[in-house]
Amino acid sequence: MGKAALITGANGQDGSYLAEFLLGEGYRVYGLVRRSSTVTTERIAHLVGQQRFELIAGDVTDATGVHRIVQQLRPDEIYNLAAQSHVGVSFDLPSATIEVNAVGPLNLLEAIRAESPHTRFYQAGTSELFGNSPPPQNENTPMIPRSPYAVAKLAAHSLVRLYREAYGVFACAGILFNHESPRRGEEFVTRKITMYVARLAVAMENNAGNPPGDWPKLILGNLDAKRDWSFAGDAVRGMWLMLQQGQPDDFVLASGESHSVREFLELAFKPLDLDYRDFVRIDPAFFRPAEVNHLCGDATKARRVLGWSPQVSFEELVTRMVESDMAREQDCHGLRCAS
Ligand code: NAP
Ligand code: G4F
Repeated sequence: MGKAALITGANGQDGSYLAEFLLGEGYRVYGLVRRSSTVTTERIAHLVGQQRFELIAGDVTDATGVHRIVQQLRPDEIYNLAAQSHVGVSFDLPSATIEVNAVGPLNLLEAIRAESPHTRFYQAGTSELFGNSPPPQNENTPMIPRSPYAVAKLAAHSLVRLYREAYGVFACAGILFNHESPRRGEEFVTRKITMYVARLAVAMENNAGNPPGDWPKLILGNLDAKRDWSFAGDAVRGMWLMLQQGQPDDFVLASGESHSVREFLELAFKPLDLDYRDFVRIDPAFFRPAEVNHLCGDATKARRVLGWSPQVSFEELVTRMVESDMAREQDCHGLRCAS
């Protein structure tokens, strides 16, 4: 019989790719999604109904519910991807962010310790842990968080180590640098840019190839921040590899290349042959009270131990995201025209 895995945050960007990946590996996959008054399962709608895929209603902040789910399933692996994952929003919602991002993993680790000690655990950690520690950052770089999001993730990171050392839980923390895809949440800077470019492209198609004169601006914050961007599909393969090793450990997953938000903009606007500066307005509201300036990961350990390396380049990633949003925008425009 194949293995069973529970994914929290199954409807997130990473959760959807991981569910596809694990189903491909023959797993039975349980996707934890929280109840909402509107449908929030768009990213995994194509998996619902498949024989080895099941959705479970739950919330990682609900210790009793988490305990019961782990007790009932006793899965081989748990991937904790659930989070309030927006760094900027964490400054406005610090308590909620700490609850989901720190208490959530604690609830899962406690449930594993009490009910299912054989279960292997993956915690979705982040390069935000490093704050402004100079690049390149690896597993030994000082962690000096600069947001409520990162403070909560540091607590989770420390809990993984504690439960490994104190209770022998097979718990691994990924330290993942930014990874994106056509399924990226719309309020992250990459997707915000590619959706704007796609709308502009379709508007130009309908305007004899010229940008519409009164076209609304793309409103952004700090364009000088540098990030190490890779593809989410590559990242989930690395998460899985961590749980297949002989010993639990923590790993950085990154491309080793960093680019500014400005460079992302330049590349995204390239197919339109337009200068992004004519379309972008800077609004201080999008600057954060404390910024992480430069992230660039050193994934030597993951390459050596896991045999992991990213397959999609930065240029290919931007192209895929722009093309996907253009196709979506064209479909949507076609429907509007037909109605
Ligand atoms: P995402 O798209 O925002 O997905 C997060 C998921 O968590 C969403 O499906 C959300 O549910 C769910 N969630 C939030 N609160 C929950 C709760 N209380 N109980 C159960 N589920 C809850 O994030 P992502 O980009 O896939 O990232 C996955 C994980 O990796 C996150 O932990 C993130 O912090 C971490 N990470 C991401 C990156 C990156 O670049 N993507 C890098 C490093 C680390 P709804 O759909 O209902 O909102
Ligand atoms: O796209 P972002 O919001 O991603 P950020 O803050 O790097 O966080 C992402 O990656 C982390 C891993 O390093 C994850 F842990 C986290 O869950 C998330 O997935 O912002 C990227 C950069 C920042 O420097 C931000 O200040 O873009 C800058 N930025 C400029 N204008 C903007 C905007 N960010 C957003 N979201 N929206 C803007 O308008």
